[in-house]
Amino acid sequence: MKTKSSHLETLAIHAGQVPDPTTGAITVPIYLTSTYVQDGPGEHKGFEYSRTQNPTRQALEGNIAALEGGRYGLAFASGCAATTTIFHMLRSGDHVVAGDDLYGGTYRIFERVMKQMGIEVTYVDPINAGAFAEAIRPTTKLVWTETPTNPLLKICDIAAVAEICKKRNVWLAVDNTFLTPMLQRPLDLGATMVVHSTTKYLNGHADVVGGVVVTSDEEVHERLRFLQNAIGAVPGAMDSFLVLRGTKTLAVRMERHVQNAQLVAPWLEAHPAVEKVIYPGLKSHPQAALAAKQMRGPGGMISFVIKSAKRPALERAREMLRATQLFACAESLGGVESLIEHPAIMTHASIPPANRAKLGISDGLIRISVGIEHIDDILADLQQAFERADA
Ligand code: P1T
Repeated sequence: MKTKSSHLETLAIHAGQVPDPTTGAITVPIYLTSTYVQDGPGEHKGFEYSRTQNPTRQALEGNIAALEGGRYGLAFASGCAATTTIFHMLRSGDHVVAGDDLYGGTYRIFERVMKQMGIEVTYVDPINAGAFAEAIRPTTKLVWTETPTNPLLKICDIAAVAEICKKRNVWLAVDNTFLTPMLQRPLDLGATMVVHSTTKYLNGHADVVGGVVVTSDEEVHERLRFLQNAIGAVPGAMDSFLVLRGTKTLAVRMERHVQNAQLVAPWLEAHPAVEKVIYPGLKSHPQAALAAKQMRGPGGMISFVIKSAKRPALERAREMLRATQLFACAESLGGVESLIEHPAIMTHASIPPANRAKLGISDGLIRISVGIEHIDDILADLQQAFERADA
């Protein structure tokens, strides 16, 4: 990219990319190759083997690093692969403090994969920065949080937690999947690294599973780069290309996701079938002020609790999810199409029922990923689904 712009809309389209050196192709080619011919042993052009380096992947890594305002980006085969690779920076006996509301698959990595390797995780309520400070021990190496969290959309004060982590010499990893750098840049607020499931908004078209980590800390980057290659949970060139293609339209997509969600949330709040709506853009959100301060928009994710009036909440929720026609009943989020899901049965089933109950992931809790379809169609579909759930 020749332009020196610092505008995210421009960086999204150009950062990390140069015209193809062979042909001048404006779009980064999909380098479908496993290896690279060397002039002689060790005499190569910076590319040896595609687990280690791949030009399409490299363009993607540079692109997302620029969007997050970080010096280095590393791409992975999934968000879970990114998380697992970060955890491999730790050793047996190390301790992690994590926000208590997390994607179920992330919780599963912590509890069923890392625990066996001798890494202990303590969970705290991420809305309370002081709780992180209290839970940090001499063996704590990493603090981990999502914000907004999945699925309860709690907001963690990144700057406050970053300050605590800096004082205690602990890394802070923030999962920014729900907002993307268009709406929140955790590195600017002091986080050590930003993690994404690129499966979601960054790719945006529900056709890739991927992950990325961005940091400006050279030591962290070098360790992660070593692990990326050594463990090998890397994305292929085709997937890297698709995410890179997705980020080009990220700015306009996020604008529309937010615009639609800002209309859906108050509509739900006024609906007689709804007990409670959780959306950081609503005045009723307990951390609306912090959200307004640290985020450039409340995002496209909304959770709500359906009332258990005529029948139990679980039954009513099930009916609602069967009844939508535009909203697809599916896991995942952040694609152009609207999705609806039931966290307790679907994305957060790997969290033990007692923990779910304590957190508030109840039978009546429904999560929607508001797509970029016309708002009238989105609202009409929700309305007819509420009616059919009661029929
Ligand atoms: O699915 P994968 O690309 O491995 O990403 C895992 C992940 C990490 N972080 C957050 C905040 C996530 O939401 C996810 C995946 N989440 C879903 C599939 C979901 O429907 O919530």
